[in-house]
Amino acid sequence: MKSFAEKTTISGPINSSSGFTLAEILVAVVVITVALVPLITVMGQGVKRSKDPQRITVANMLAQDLMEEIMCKKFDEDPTNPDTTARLGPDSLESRSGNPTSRNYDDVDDYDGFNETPPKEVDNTTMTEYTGFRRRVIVDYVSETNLDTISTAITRFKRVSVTVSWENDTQSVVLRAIKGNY
Ligand SMILES: [Ca+2]
Ligand SMILES: [Ca+2]
Repeated sequence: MKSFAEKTTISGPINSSSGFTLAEILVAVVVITVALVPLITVMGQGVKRSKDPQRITVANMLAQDLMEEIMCKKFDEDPTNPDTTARLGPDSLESRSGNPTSRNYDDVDDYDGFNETPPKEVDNTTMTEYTGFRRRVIVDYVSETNLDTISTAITRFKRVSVTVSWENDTQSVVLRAIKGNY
């Protein structure tokens, strides 16, 4: 009972107020409006992103598909006679799908610089159901003591980064894998 009495005493001065002035009401409206705008924005983003799980799943699938294709290839064009300087990219007359005048990609770094939209099958058939997606590949030599560090010199490890993007490249997933020269 004592604490109730104290509360009553404290609330006395507030109750004695004659009410809110027009200025106070205007300030309150402004404060509420300012508080609501970010809330609406956050809710808007939440709705927008709720579509993404499906696309992220598709993007991961597209990335994994290409990564599996790449990781099946050799470490280097000629592992028995390696280059003396780092040389990444397709070798002479090579293309991913091959054709009568070229050879198929046969080592992992042939895919360095790969950039394709819409995605295509290895036989050059367009994946028409995934036209909004782009697949890119970067291949780097990485340090033998720290696989996260890119090396400008030749090492026994190449890191393959496959990026799949959509919505005009504003959204993306990245898949990385290391190919060792054993
Ligand atoms: Ca090659
Ligand atoms: Ca190559």
